[in-house]
Amino acid sequence: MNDTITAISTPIGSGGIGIVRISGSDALKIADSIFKGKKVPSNMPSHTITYGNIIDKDNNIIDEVLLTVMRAPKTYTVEDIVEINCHGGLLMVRQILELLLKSGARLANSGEFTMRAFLNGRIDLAQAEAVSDIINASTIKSGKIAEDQLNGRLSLEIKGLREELVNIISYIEAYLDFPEEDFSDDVINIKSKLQDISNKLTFLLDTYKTGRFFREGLSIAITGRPNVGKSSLLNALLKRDRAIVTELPGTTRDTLEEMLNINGIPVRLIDTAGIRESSNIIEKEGVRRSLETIKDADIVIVLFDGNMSLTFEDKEMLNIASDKTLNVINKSDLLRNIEDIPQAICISAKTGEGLKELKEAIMTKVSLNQCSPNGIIITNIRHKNAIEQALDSILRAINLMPEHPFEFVALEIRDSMGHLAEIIGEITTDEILINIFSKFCIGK
Ligand SMILES: Nc1nc2c(ncn2[C@@H]2O[C@H](COP(=O)(O)OP(=O)(O)OP(=O)(O)O)[C@@H](O)[C@H]2O)c(=O)[nH]1
Ligand SMILES: [Mg+2]
Repeated sequence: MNDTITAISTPIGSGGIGIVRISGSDALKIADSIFKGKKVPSNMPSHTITYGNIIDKDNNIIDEVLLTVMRAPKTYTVEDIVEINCHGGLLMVRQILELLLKSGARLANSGEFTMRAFLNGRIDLAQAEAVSDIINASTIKSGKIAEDQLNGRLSLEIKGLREELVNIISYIEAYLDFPEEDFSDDVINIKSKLQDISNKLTFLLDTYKTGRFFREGLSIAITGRPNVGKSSLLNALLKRDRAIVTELPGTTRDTLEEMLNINGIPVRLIDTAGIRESSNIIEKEGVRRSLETIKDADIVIVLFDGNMSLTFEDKEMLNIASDKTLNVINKSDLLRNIEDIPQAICISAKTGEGLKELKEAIMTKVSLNQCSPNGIIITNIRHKNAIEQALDSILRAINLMPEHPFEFVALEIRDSMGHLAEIIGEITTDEILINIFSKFCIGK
């Protein structure tokens, strides 16, 4: 924490500008040693920018740059920060980084700038995690959820719940101090307050089902027997000719994945080989992969050909029905010959008819309208686990009343508070921190 760190903060590759960042108590001194311009970095006022050259120890010019000075404490890391905007591409940023490393800075670990922001108290842990979610967000909606979390919306909710628990604890402590007084009304009162908190926690937990999809994406597998139009459906949803489509059954031999945005949810759409008995070794492997994909997918579209009666394979497919399957009848533009299939959606991959309804059915399936009353959505499994444990403790506390001593109730409530504190990082371990920040990119 006491050393000065540096890293390239822009992506590796060609681009107009590259940014190398330095943070720590020696940031200005190190910048002085490699910069030559009208101004000396260590004399510059905070949050100002200047023009000049980066030079090596023999005074050779490495690159022409703009250098920004941001003095502690009003910076990303709460430490002195210098940012060097140089020419983009690999060469300049690397040379400048090398120079900085030779001048006394240490290469930053993944997420170390953000970790310092957390350890220096500028943001809490949930907010730090949101930074990485923003960087990785692939749709506007997932970006918005992460942005809300960075702004402290989730933290505020968690702190509010913890505050309520603190109040209950003080109630209980008053009782423990004056056991002779009649607190029977208060027991009812405390119980209902705990019930209220448990409802709020349950609600937050429920949003995770949705939240996970916003963060990690939703995987949707398209399955069915050969020739029902799986690849055509993939192409129709992607609005381009991605997969090969022919009238021959058994066209698709391997699973094929593409990313897609459905109503703000990042979706991994997977086309699979048609499922049937086959003696062909390639097709057999394709079918094995299809079955594997079905197992792992969040949603499975089971596709039928509306222009044909159900075959033996179709009936087999109907048997895999579970709460993640969605029956879809394709080729609605042709004559309908198919028997009734329960709760099926009719579409035509050819004309696009019914695709809107299909997308809506997908959203309903994963209950994507679910969010807590104040719009918070839990996206992070670490938060979900902590909320789950906090809820368990509250439920145990409720069950202990009125038969068991208040001391036990208080213990459970404190336990619950501890789990809530983990979310915002008031209670944390090195292991948790390493785990979180190692997933960041270097330079953030
Ligand atoms: N009329 C009509 N034909 C369709 C429709 N969807 C697909 N087809 C036709 O059905 C045939 C099979 O389509 P594919 O998309 O290759 O079917 P598949 O399920 O991927 O087949 P396999 O890869 O062999 O398992 C092609 O000739 C498509 O043009 C549709 O909505 N209407
Ligand atoms: Mg296909």
